[in-house]
Amino acid sequence: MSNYHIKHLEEYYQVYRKSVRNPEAFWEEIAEEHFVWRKRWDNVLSWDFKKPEIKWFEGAKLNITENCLDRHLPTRGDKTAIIFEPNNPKEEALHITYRQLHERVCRMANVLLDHGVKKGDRVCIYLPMIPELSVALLACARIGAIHSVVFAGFSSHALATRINDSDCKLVITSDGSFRGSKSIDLKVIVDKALEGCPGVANVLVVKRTGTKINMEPARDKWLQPLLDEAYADCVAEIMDAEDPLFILYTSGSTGTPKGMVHTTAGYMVYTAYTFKNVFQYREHDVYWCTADIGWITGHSYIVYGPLANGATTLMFEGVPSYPDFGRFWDVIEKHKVNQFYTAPTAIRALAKEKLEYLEKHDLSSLKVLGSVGEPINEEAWHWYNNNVGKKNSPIVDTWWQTETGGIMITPIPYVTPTTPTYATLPFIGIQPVLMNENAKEIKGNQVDGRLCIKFPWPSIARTIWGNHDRYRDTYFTAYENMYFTGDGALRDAVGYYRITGRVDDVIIVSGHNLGTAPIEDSINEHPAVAESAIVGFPHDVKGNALYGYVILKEVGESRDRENLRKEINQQITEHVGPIAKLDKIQFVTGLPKTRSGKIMRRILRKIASNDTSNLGDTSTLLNPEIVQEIIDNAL
Ligand code: 6R9
Repeated sequence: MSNYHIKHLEEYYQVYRKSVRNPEAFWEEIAEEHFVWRKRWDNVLSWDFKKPEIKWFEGAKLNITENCLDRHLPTRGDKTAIIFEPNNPKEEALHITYRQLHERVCRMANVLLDHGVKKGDRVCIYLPMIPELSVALLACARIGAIHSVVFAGFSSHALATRINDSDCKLVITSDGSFRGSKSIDLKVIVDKALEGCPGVANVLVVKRTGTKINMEPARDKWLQPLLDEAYADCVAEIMDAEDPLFILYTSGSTGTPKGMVHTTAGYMVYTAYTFKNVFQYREHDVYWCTADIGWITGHSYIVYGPLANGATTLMFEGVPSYPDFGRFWDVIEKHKVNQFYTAPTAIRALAKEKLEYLEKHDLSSLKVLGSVGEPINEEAWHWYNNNVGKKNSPIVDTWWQTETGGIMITPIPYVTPTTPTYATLPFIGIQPVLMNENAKEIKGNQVDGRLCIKFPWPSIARTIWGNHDRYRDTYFTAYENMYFTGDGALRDAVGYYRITGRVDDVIIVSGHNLGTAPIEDSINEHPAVAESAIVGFPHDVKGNALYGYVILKEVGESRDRENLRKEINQQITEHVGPIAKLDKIQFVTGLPKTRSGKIMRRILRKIASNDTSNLGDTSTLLNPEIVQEIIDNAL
């Protein structure tokens, strides 16, 4: 057990060194002590970043659901596995025990088998954040089917593209979903998508909203009656360590979405081990991650990581603003949440609201706060720390990616001293390096460069579904023998990492490398500013100049625009340097964002460059209408 739960900084360094000196021995020990295997591996690791080919625990046999469910039954059968908090706070929360979850998974697995789903088949899951979503993932894993979850906010076109890319033969969906005061008719979206998906033979439909829907007689069935009839036990399919567990699509900087493939054993070992340490999870804690299971954060840190540890994981169906902006704080108080994991975009949105929403709730159960998905700016970090954590709960700013499967750079709470905007130190077993433009490693501290990882870790994605060449070209050709993350980072004097943003967002102004994140941080610190995004645009003398898009808080609305522009540039000058001053500042009411809350800078760059002829695909935006507004008022 000694390696499983890091308790102080010295131990971190000790275990880290051990994990890097002999990764095979390190991960073998973790795998041996904390999981159940049907057969032991023959070889811990073989890898070749040139092909690229990575195999962990080759020869081992297992089923991940035996690790997430069956093995807990003797000791944790009556413990709550999932707390389901519905969209409407008046609807009762559900507490699903490990025994009940096991039964529900087995029943759904049997329904899938009855519909001809076999090991290796792909099943598309398009569901809101209801218990059936977690059950569906695990039911696929139970029988060795590969799940492909598509976030239930994607359009029918996006859904169809993903279904066809991986040839899914069955879709699990619901009649509709609740989101705040609204409901969305998901089945209508599925029906439309399936007009272009001839390979889908069956659709299983969860009843959630009760809206009237169309059912294609030969294709569609209500799920509940089938579950009621299904046998409550299901023998787990025995999988090879490297059998695919799931496909999850992530958008590339160009082209179609990439179906990242994660395999079984390594993914299980790494997500479980990181969950335990990054959240310092203890047996009776209640853990809540606000992500949607449609994203990697939900896969790894709502479902697999927590359940592999026998944890209690909360699933929230709703939105932070319903019935009011106090909902997150209400849920924390109601379920006495101990670990809370959310995204900077949510923190910034809530920080704009009155503090009373937060102050009326008892948040004293909190022990650890997490952040993921984008760099957290200094102002949001302090707001989170002061108001949510009351300076008593360490913030873990966790950097990782769909491709990495699990958290890669992060503080360990109560172990690693935190610094705002720094993801701090590599997690155990992770070997980050910074590279310069000439593909040379930048050694030492107080340097910045492109973030690569030079040694495989157990949960690295193994390929892109159906396109191994693209996998190689995207991640393994920029730097020889390295996984290239696409992010820039700096390493400070003590060796802490700060992620500065995608390198495609790095702007070189007069020969100086400027990351967007620190500049945006300093803009956001202006009391009148709610949020901002900067991009580069061509400039005669400097090569590139900076264009800022700024959303004002209400307090800024009545202010003189020219004065505000001066103050913002003064602020940047003070925080980053005069070189980072903005040539143009456009005040906007919103920024184009993807559904996972990331700013789509590609569009902003085009507008700033006065090149709006071909904005590319804007269909995945949360707020496509904002684009025209920004164009109309461009400077
Ligand atoms: C888990 C997830 C990955 C990209 C990544 C980076 C950004 C994620 C971050 C962060 C700064 C953090 N990112 N976490 N940037 N600090 N703590 O978000 O996966 O959706 O694939 O996004 O998100 O740019 O490369 P994914």
